[in-house]
Amino acid sequence: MYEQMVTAREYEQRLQEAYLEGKEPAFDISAGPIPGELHLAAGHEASAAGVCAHLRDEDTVTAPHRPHHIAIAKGVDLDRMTAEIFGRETGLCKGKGGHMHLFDPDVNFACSGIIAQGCPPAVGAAMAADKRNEDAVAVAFLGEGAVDQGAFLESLNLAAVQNLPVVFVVEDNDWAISMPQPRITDVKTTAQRADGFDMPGIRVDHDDAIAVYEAAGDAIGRARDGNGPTLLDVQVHRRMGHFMGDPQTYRPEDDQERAKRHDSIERLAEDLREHGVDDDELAEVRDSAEQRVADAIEWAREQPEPDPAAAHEDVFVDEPTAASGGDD
Ligand SMILES: Cc1ncc(C[n+]2csc(CCOP(=O)(O)OP(=O)(O)O)c2C)c(N)n1
Ligand SMILES: [Mg+2]
Repeated sequence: MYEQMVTAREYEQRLQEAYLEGKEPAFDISAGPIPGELHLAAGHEASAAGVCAHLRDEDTVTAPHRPHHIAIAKGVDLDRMTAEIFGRETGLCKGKGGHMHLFDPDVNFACSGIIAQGCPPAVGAAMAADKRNEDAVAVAFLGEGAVDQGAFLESLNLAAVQNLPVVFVVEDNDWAISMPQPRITDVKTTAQRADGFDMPGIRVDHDDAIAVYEAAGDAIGRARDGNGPTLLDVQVHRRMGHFMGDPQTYRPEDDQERAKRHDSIERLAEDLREHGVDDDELAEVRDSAEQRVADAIEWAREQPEPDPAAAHEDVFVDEPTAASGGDD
């Protein structure tokens, strides 16, 4: 779990640097080697590492617009994911999806920029496993700002009434872009929502990867054993802006500092030291993560740009005639 978490943090640090190339001093979203927006998850690592440690390749994971830490923990191919983020032809989606639309069928991972959108497909994957009598589970990750979406609430209901092997993991970072949670809902914690669907709702505080691991172990075990869905509500902190370039003028000055004080990686390192892991061993893990990330980014930068003539391939089942230059 420590390895996954430091890999994710290092990866995003390097992406952040690459993203800013060509964008300074005046921020220009279309300049530089990484096209489009970039949402970084520094501060969210504990939830992905603690949950995905229990998963196998055949289990399905869906993630939202802040997906890198989850993709890394699920075992998505780092080279092809990086090529996708850099918009290259050898990327997971041939460079057409970008950082919010990573799709890796080898490990059953998908994400989407539409919030709560991952919930229905996760329920669908759980339903498929159930119908095939397989013991695969599905996990949908989403943010606390997405829990008033119909897709989330309808998914909880269907998962509960059909007793499906699915776990909903809400990463509660206090913010939905510029909107603090108390301005969105009077419900104090997302875990309480589970009561309305008669399923267990578990809150995990303190950015604590080991506590997430334990709660997720129970939830995923329950799902695998045919005992139905669980809602996990995990406290994380958003160390960065909502996206790269966010001036965060809405955010009280001390809130960013507060987020940085709750460092899940430091917390887990401390736990490991208490259990006899020494600093050299931790440094070794960090060094190999740095190398892995550097290699993936170097590889991605060398990859070819997609051929413009292939822009419509894999996008439409039946290509509209207008897209192919027809008269209709
Ligand atoms: C259906 C839909 N509505 C609005 C948006 C615009 N949007 C993008 S991220 C976001 C807030 C997400 O907050 P949260 O779910 O808490 O995730 P976080 O960004 O904090 O990780 C919104 C409203 C969207 N992507 N999809
Ligand atoms: Mg949020």
